[in-house]
Amino acid sequence: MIWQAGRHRWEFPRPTLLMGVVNVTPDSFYDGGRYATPEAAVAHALELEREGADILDIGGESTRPGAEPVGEAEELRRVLPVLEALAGRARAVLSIDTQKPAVARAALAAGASIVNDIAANREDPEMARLLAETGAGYVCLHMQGTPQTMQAAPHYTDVTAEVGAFFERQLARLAAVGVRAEQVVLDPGLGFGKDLEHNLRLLATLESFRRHQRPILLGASRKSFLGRLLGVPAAERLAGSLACAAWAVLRGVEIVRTHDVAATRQVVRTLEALKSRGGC
Ligand code: HH2
Repeated sequence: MIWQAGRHRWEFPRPTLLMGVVNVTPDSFYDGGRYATPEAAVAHALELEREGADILDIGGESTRPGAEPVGEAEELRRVLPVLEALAGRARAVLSIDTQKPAVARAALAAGASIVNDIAANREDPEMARLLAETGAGYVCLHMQGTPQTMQAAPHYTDVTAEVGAFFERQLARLAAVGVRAEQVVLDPGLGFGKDLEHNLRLLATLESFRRHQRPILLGASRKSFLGRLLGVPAAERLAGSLACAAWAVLRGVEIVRTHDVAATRQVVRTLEALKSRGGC
């Protein structure tokens, strides 16, 4: 399987790709305010790269449940200086975490190669057209509702079947406007309109998404479902996050999105070494 993101190309099977999270926001659920200046965000991104990040995911708008939406101009003001600085310095591939096609367009022009889109459930085809035009990589994430409404009362008859049907629909819609399947990876969207049982069910059934024949990306890092499960705040969810990363790698997930690249890398590389020797 190939993932082509602009001029970058990964061929799977290969070691799990690590996507490091760089939130240039005042209000992200875990690291909000820590890297809110361009200097702090760039330094953090380069540190994640040193720790082993293959991809740096730069976001200027929190998508935590109930987050205040951010205007386009403000989001651009947050992310563009960071992308511009990293484009000249980072070896890692740059990803823009945005819901807005205009922000994605400016980010791609500034050096990003991947659009990480939590709002892939929108009707408007503008984002898809941008992907067809630019050949950028695309993370197609499943969300029920919007960040403002998604945790009010998430409901599914069969969460795995519904997320799988969403992926099928999206792959067809993207193909219809000229996006190549090789540009796209799929993310079941833990925490995006899912309660604890939905998230655990998706983790337990991850392998069912193999049938779409696209790489799978998973983001469990420090999420609130772990807080609900373990009764600890975001600052104390590293071990739970690593357990999810380990579980994902053993089930063949190709890309792990994490705030904690160094620790995740150790877990992932150790499991890969065991797996390649017939350990499971
Ligand atoms: N999770 C978050 C944001 N973007 N993108 C993908 N593809 N998958 C995820 O699971 C995912 C994501 C939430 O984490 P974070 O960016 O740390 O929080 P916030 O949205 O509050 O900035």
